[in-house]
Amino acid sequence: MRLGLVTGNRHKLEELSLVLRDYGVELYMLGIQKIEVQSESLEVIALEAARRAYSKARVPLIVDDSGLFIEALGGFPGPYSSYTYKTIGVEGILRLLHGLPNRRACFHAAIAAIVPPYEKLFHARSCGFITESPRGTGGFGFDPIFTPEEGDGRTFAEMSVEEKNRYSHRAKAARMLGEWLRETFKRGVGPSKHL
Ligand code: ITT
Repeated sequence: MRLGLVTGNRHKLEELSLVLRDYGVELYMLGIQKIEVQSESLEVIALEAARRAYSKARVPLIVDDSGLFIEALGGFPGPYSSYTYKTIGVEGILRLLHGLPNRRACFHAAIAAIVPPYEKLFHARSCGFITESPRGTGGFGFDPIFTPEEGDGRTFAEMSVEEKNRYSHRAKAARMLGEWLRETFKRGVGPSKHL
């Protein structure tokens, strides 16, 4: 099965492709703009973006909306992670947390899939800690300052894509999507062309 991904972030394509190929899914970048509505819910943002993209592209597709929720900051930046990254960045987050003992945070990912005749949402999280300083050069966004609690103390940016996929919010949600696709289309019946 081929699925389009609506994103401007090539790292998402790389991470999701690696997971989904184990389920026989070939992911490709759909060349249309992801339209993001204002909402505090990643699920609402992902689903609305997927619906708008589907109404233009009319092919099976997915949208990933994700964010970093920091406990000591009341969940900030959460759904505003992309804007926060572009404005105050990694250093800005470290400044906000300076001197605060609670470094706990979770990445959340919502994946909305429109695979006619179905519309589905998958949500997963990866919890861990914000480091005192950035470490590593891999990945994207807040990867250099996040260590997953299930890991060995390295940040996501110090891991290969395969390693990050063992723990990440995105890979967990993608595995749920893969299982659902496998279960739903197991008799080799492809998705119907239209909703
Ligand atoms: P698209 O909207 O085009 O898909 P984006 O990067 O802007 O790409 P989001 O709107 O979902 O994606 O914003 C999520 C932000 O949260 C992203 O810019 C990062 O700053 C952060 N983020 C989400 N997942 C992350 C991850 O796995 N590693 C590091 N930062 C992440």
